[in-house]
Parts: sequence; structure tokens; C-alpha cells
Amino acid sequence: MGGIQATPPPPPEFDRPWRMMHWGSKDVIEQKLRNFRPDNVQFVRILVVGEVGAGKSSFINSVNNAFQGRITSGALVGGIGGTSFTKAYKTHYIQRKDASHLPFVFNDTMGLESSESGAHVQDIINALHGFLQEAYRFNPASPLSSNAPGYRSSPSLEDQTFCLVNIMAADKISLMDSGVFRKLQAIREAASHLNMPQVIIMTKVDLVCPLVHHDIKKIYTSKRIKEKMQECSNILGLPMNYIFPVKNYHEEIDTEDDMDLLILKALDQIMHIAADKSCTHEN
Ligand SMILES: Nc1nc2c(ncn2[C@@H]2O[C@H](COP(=O)(O)OP(=O)(O)OP(=O)(O)O)[C@@H](O)[C@H]2O)c(=O)[nH]1
Ligand SMILES: [Mg+2]
Repeated sequence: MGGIQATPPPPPEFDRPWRMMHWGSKDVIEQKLRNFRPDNVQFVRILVVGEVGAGKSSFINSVNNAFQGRITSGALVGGIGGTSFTKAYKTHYIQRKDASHLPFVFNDTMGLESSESGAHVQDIINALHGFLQEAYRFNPASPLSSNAPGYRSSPSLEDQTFCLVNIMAADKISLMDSGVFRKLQAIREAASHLNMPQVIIMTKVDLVCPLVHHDIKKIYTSKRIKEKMQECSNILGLPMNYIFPVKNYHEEIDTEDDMDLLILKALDQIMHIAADKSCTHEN
């Protein structure tokens, strides 16, 4: 009697989604992307960067899975912890059914780390400019110098990055080390200096929200996901409409339309942003 009444915890969900998703429209968005034609280039190049283990390679595979309708592993994925599993700069193409390629490509990079290990910031900046040749092996100790083999001194428009995709794992945002943060900031500043569009893909949403873990369609009603996106926004200083939460394929053996839709929708936004850029990009 007369004890302190605990206030019930606030509900974990908004009454209605704060961002509209037309679940069930995977085919429409897929077709739209398949019909996309960039103006001045054969391929729009998307550079994928982020902390070690954030899900960069998994994201590239997830995009490919969504188009192929099956689980693929073009980009090798590592375990959790340790140093970066991806060691080389590699372009990933997405095949059409006739074996030609879709007009966007992804460049995977070595993960960033707080210490001296991991990709060197200057090498990521080299990649933005298109200075890194295919298969360049990242060297944490020293970035590629302009007179070394493997350095492309006059990159074509197509060699250059059109959009920088920062991958941030939802479960690690609040734990981000200041060293990694400084590296991300330096890359972001270099990209801004080049007037390059930038977005954040927030991965591992299943690890921070049980609602979303059970039903990916709750992604935009989950308060936790919105909070995590706001943290991403604060860290990199990008507005919310440049942040896309996704769950990457990591344990599934078949593709799922709802996961695909979220991934393809993010790609569609990236293509809009990058295509605007391809019209204004200077050689
Ligand atoms: N639960 C969950 N796990 C994920 C997700 N995305 C990636 N993973 C797992 O996270 C681990 C690291 O994924 P990678 O794709 O290798 O990450 P990366 O950023 O390429 O890592 P490095 O190349 O080592 O820098 C793997 O065990 C993946 O299966 C996701 O959305 N949800
Ligand atoms: Mg990787």
C-alpha cells in the first residue's frame, strides 16, 4: 500500500512509421534500378568505407544477392573482431541475366581501426580520387605514394568515386573509438572538399532491436532504430535523409523480399544522389 508506482516504460514503437516504405514493391524498385542509365559514364562508382567488421563486404554481397535472387559471396566476409578481413581494393560488378553488368559498381576497402592498423586514411582518400588501381593491397604502415607502381596518376571520370558510402554498425556506434572517429571525419572532409555525395548505411539493425530482429518491416516504427540513426547523424554530421538502415545477409540461405527492398531502396537513393553528381562531375 502506498508504495512508489513505477511508471511503465515507454512503448518501443511509434504508432505509425516515420519513413514510408512500400513493402511488397521489391520488383518495382529492382526494375527501376535495372533500367537506370548514367549520363556520362558506363559505371557509377560507389566507394564503401567504415570501421573494421562494420559489414562493408556483407553490404556489397547483400546488394548483389538482391539482384541475383540468391545468396552470393563475391566479397569475402570475415568474422567478428580482429583485423580487417578485406585487404585489397576491389571493384564488384553486378551481373545481369545476359552476363553484362549493371551500371553501378562497388569498391570494397580495408576496414579502419583506431590504431596504426587498418586502412590508411590517405589511401581511402586516394580511392576517392581514383588513384588506386584494381587489386591494390592496402598497407596500414604507409599509403600509396604517387610515384609507386599501382598508382593511377590520371584517373578517368569513371575511376573516380561518385558516392562515398560510410558503413556503420548499429551496435557499435556508441562504442566508436575516437581514433576511428577522427579517420572517418578526415575522409568525410576530403569527400566534401571534392563536392562528393556521402551517405551512411547503418548495418546490423537486427542486433540492436528485437522488434526488427523478428520483423524487418518494423524498421521505421522502432524507436531504437531511429535513435541509432540519430547517433550516426550526429557522429558524421549528415542529415537523417542520407542515412539508411539495413540488415545485411549474414546467416540466411535464401533471399527475402523485405530485406531486399530495404537494401534496394538504399541503393536507389544512392543512385539518385550519385547520378546528380555524374552530371556535374569535373574530369
Ligand atoms: N547480425 C548481423 N551481422 C552482420 C550484418 N552485416 C554483417 N554482419 C556480420 O559482421 C561480420 C563482419 O562483416 P564483414 O562484411 O566482413 O565486415 P567488413 O566491414 O567487410 O569487415 P573488414 O573487411 O574486416 O573490415 C560478419 O560476421 C558478418 O556476417 C548484419 O546486418 N547483421
Ligand atoms: Mg570486408
